[in-house]
Amino acid sequence: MSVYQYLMGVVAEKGAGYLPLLDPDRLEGTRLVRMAVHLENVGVDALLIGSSLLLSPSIDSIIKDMKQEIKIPVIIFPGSLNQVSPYADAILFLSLISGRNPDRLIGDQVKAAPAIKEYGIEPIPTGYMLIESGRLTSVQFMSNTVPIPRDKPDIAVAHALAAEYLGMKMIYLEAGSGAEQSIPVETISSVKDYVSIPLIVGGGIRTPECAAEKVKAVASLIVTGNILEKECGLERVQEFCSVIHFR
Ligand code: 1GP
Repeated sequence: MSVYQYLMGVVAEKGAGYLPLLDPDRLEGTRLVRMAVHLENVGVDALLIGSSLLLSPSIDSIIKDMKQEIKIPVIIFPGSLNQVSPYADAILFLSLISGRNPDRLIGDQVKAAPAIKEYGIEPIPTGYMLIESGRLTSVQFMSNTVPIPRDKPDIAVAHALAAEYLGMKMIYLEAGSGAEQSIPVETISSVKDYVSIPLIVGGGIRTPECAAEKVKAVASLIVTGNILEKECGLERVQEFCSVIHFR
């Protein structure tokens, strides 16, 4: 079974899936591996790993060590080209469709595709959309793109529809790591009214209540990053799981 099929099975069975994001630039490798084990035990569905910069040189060894300890899929969420690793199960093959930076739309993908083929990791074609969320986020700055205004769900809908028509398998609605404001529920439900592919929603989700409202607006997969790095974050993972797995 592919990772994509596995994720779709999770959504069908549990209502929605929970994908915590581990950032190798924020926490040291052995701590990330310990965290991955804990997250699996608590019942998350898969792990995302990636960073908007990747200063840490050791993403390969971290993923390799993780895969020796856990069974759930490890999926690369690449912030840059040097985040392709043969040890991962899959990679979100992102095109930053909300922006008009050719490198983020197709240039980086052309450069990464041969390595993905050679490593045999599963690419999951994903339309990546930045939605305005308050102050400038790392992903906006690093990608040199302008996000979609948060009060213009119609623009988000048109982008998502184009992604579906281009054959992408998922849409990622991104507010940005540490966003002041998470993705508005109106945006999620408007997009969901028009497209049939699943929605990943992330950025600025700090509480289970916030995750629950995204799931209610029919987000299929929820991503949290920052919250895990707070001491109480890991304890709350169970609460996140129970609201996200609502079925
Ligand atoms: C996922 O990049 C985000 O899309 C993670 O956001 O760190 O704010 O949870 P947070």
